[in-house]
Amino acid sequence: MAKATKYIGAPLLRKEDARFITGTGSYVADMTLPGTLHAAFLRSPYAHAKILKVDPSAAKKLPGVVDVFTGADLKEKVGAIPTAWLIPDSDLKTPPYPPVAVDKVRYAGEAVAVVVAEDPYVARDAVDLIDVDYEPLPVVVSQEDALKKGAPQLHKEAPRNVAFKWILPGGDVEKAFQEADVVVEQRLVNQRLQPCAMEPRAALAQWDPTEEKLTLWVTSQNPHIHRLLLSIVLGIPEQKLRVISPDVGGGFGSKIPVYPWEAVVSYLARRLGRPVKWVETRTENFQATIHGRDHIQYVELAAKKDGTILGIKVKAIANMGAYLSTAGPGIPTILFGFMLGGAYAMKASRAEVWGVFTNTTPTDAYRGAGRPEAAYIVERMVDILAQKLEMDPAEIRKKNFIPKEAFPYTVCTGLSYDSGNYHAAFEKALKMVKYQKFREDQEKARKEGRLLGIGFSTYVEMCGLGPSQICGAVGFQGGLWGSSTIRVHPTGKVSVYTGAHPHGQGEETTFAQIAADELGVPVEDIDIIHGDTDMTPMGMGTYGSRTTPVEGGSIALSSRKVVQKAKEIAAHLLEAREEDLVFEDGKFHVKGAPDKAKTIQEVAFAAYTAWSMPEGVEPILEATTFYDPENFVFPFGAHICVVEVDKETGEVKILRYIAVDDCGTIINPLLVEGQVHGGILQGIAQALWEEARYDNQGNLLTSSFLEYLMPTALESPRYETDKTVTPSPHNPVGVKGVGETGTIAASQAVVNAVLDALKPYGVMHLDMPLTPEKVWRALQGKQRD
Ligand code: MCN
Repeated sequence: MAKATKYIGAPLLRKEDARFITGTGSYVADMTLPGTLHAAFLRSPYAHAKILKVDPSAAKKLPGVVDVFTGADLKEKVGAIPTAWLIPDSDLKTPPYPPVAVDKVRYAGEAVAVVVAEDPYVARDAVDLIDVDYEPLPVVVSQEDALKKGAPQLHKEAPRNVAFKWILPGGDVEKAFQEADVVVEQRLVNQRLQPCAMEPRAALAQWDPTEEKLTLWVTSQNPHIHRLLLSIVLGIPEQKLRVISPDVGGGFGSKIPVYPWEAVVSYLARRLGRPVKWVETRTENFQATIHGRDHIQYVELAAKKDGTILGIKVKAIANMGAYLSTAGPGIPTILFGFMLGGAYAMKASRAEVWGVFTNTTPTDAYRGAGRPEAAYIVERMVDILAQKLEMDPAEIRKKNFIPKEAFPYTVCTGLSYDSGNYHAAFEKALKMVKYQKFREDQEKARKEGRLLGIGFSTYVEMCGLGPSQICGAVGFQGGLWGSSTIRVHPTGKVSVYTGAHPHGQGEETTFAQIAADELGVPVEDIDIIHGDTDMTPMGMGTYGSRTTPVEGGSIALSSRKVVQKAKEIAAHLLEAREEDLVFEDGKFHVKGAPDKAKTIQEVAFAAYTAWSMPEGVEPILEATTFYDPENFVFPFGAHICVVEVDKETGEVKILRYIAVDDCGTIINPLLVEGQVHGGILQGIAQALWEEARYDNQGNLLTSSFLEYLMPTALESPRYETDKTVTPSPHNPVGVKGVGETGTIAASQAVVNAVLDALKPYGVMHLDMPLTPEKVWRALQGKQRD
């Protein structure tokens, strides 16, 4: 940016913290309207079964129960939620996902009936009184098993349980492999994870019979998408449907999908003529809110003997769960396959992805969504190659990075990376860790019988999702642009209406920083309004680290429109020529004559009274922008993890964690740091602790926090962070997203470090999570599959 910035780059405290810290945020679970009824869902204990009979009579008799609805009752009333990402050329099968199962259940946790009662506890008690006859069917949990001959079949529409097969060719991969001196191969498992937002899902619906309008308060990352899809499945016109997503206690991708039960609650409010509320339990959250990842990958990497990487081939088998969730098919395909080039100048790639139905909870976007799976492959394979060639893993990376002079650079998968300086970020991180010294220390430690290891992850990721034309080409059923309205009030205070919906990321602060610099007003004078479809322009929400580049870009452009209009009015008021005016520090004045000036606040008042306006200029300072970016943005960085492995117990201790990230222009370094810390811990959690596990009957074994180890501050290591700044040319602010970088980067840094520590034992690979048991067995030479 050419002009001086006062707020962009400043470490302001979050505006939203005042209400979060004092407990005055507004969450759906805390809301009650007069006459509210409470819904509770009966969920199947079987992963695969025919429903022979559902008898709600005993439940209906329980005092306080208003009614009970089965799948048959709701079948004609609430449509199946459609899949919103229809991957082209993949023979995608989209079997219906009924809001409440009618004749068959396909995963443990699928809804079978819903009780509505005067009290939430009565509703739950009544659920236990519903009598269901199930006929259990054979179950399949693993995606590889589901593809086998004779495997249980989930949907008649999807023979062999195949939801899709998608291939992304990139360059001449066969030639690359023919020219290779060495090919390394590895099967990698990117395990299933359970998103753990602090706030579970919740919905409260109210029907207004006079206006014939439904208002739904719901925990959503994208309220306008909720409105659109719910309008389709409920048959309520969009202007008669208001979706409000108030404060949301984290989402991490799991609140992007539109869930069938939100539609059911909406229908029931209309049908019963009273508000209906549903708040899920944590176990329900684990069983029926989407899961993430769950890929099995067969990877080959081809290289010259000097370490030059030539190409990569991947066959990935993605577990889609029992049904396709809203964005489900896009995650293991588009967001994964296109990133297989990583930060390297390799010339060829091929991704083949199979999406497979199993008797498990549906999968969809979880922080990083497809990109962690790709970055993990690339960075693990580069380490495996280095080991095979007996090269230093740092040197092999440097040798293959896309050089900074080459940007914008078209990678083997066809993407055009915007800007980058991968060497700079890596060199900085190597300096921070004192790499050569570490190797000496490691040698010494080995002699003493201690296992130290170092792991690198030099990642690049694709985010800032848009432009719409590309989204359309890859089957996304909508555009991906940013929207904003800037309204300067007569007193010069500002309301910014955004189509984004931050849910912990902090854009109420950073968007105010962008607008404050552009408009020249104090940051305290700006409020950001989001999350209500009746108030904000149609918008695409917050995910894919798109909010700052795309929605923030839109805010910068709306601000510039406002400033341009204000300039015309100021010129009129100052009786000067518009081209002679400069705008500095919130004031318009004639070049060289700063004393005679009009502040933007004065202009705002003049634009409101409209007593004296330039010819053809409308009253009021207000502007709206729908900004469709020209391309994605590509943040990058270098993460280094140093570990010690306890030989006796297999426990992994992180001694140092270094992260040098580049997210272009930084709006607020405090918030960036916070995002990086949180993201890294999620990546470390996948590397070491978290895994959704099913038994062979499809029971989720990790259905509470007793079994699912989500880390807290207690498990978190200390982070040493730094940055490089390479602005993106693709948006007006030069920003790249940072909300997922940590998660995309961290897992492989940790796994590479552990395997480096285990090198004397000849262990080539271990799949995540690297639990003490798994590491200990490897140390004993007893790997368990
Ligand atoms: N930022 C900045 N300068 C930059 C880039 C970003 O100051 N160059 C700031 C932003 O303005 C914002 C934050 O960093 O305050 C993250 O912005 P961005 O990278 O645009 O990411 P999004 O807002 O689009 O957030 C989505 C991303 C995703 S995809 C997941 S998943 C995730 C994440 O953010 N879920 C989160 N971080 C989360 N943080 C919290 N607290 N809760 C979640 O559910």
